[in-house]
Amino acid sequence: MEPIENLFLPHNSYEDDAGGDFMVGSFQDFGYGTVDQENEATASSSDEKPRILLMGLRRSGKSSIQKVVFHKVSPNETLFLESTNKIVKDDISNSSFVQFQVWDLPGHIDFFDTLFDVDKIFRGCGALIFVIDAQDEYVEALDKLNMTVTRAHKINPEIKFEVFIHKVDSLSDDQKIESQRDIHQRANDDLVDAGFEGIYLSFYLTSIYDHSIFEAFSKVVQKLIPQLPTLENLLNMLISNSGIEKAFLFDVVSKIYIATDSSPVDMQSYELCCDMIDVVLDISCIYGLQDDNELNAFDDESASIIKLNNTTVLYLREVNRYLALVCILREDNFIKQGIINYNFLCFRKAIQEVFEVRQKMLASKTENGTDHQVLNGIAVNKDE
Ligand SMILES: Nc1nc2c(ncn2[C@@H]2O[C@H](COP(=O)(O)OP(=O)(O)O)[C@@H](O)[C@H]2O)c(=O)[nH]1
Ligand SMILES: [Mg+2]
Repeated sequence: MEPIENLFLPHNSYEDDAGGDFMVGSFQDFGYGTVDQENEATASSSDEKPRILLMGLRRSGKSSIQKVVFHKVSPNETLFLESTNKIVKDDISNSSFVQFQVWDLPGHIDFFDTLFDVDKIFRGCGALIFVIDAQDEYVEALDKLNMTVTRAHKINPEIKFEVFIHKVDSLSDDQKIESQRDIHQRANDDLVDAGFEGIYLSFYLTSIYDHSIFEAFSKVVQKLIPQLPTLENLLNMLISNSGIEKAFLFDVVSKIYIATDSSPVDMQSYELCCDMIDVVLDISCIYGLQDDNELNAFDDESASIIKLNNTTVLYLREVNRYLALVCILREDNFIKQGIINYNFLCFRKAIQEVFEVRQKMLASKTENGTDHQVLNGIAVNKDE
């Protein structure tokens, strides 16, 4: 078989091209809650899906994060959220590529109390996000962080620990850096004191009032996607051959990017691409075509091009049911749109092949009932 990199056409290989040969498809009824056949099959096993836990003290912002990132609630609406009294299990895999459950664990409950089956909570857990309210005193939060991390690590050493230093919208840039430094230092010192040098904590400055929460969540999710290096590689090939500056592979519903090329991400480009997804979804919801019974939120004709007045072009194309490629490029490079379209098709095909492996593993699992579960290519050991 020909290596994939040879399939891409370099963007200077042809002089000119007509391009523009696709139209905007329908994004109707896009959102959570649609159950299709594919999901019905897995719905019963939802408890076994890899999970991301949200933990932290009361009022640190856990429920708000879950609502804003996965339910399109606007940040202001979280002001009066009732405090959560039980574990809220949010299965976001119905309409999303991100096949995870996000569990919001109430802050005032001690989960290491014998009443709770902690083994069950932490065994199938991929990542534990600990939310610290940066606007508040964080001594208590750090104690709780330490206790949570050390105990969870004992139960499941595979868990990735992610600390969100949250509500930083009211802090100046200097204060942000200072609180990140301070929290980082203290949290790691506490771990060393407790004899856990080996645990690695990652820190993020987040707020629901800007895109930082989506970016942080993207990075958390990326760590749980085993195909990430392959996806990054494909994106690198795509952009270098097509004269694209930056490309993101988005989970459309959550606006989490599951991969990007290896050039550094700047917040502005990410925001621009998020906004583009919103625009495209809104327009499709209003003007999208509706097939008779099928509400195809996102089909292989879904695409959009937006030209900005600063000689930048935004280019969006559907990759599969859940994923969209969003690219930023300069207008002069967009003249060869045909090559970009062609390269995109190569890219899409390669992505499909990557995820076919997952389908095969799923199939083999149902056939011979192996002891691990594979979801979107993410293999997890089953709890029991
Ligand atoms: N300023 C600011 N307030 C936030 C942010 N995230 C959450 N909040 C507020 O914090 C309060 C507590 O949030 P909630 O999600 O109920 O906290 P939980 O108890 O951890 O689930 C709410 O009034 C939210 O509006 C943020 O990023 N910035
Ligand atoms: Mg809550």
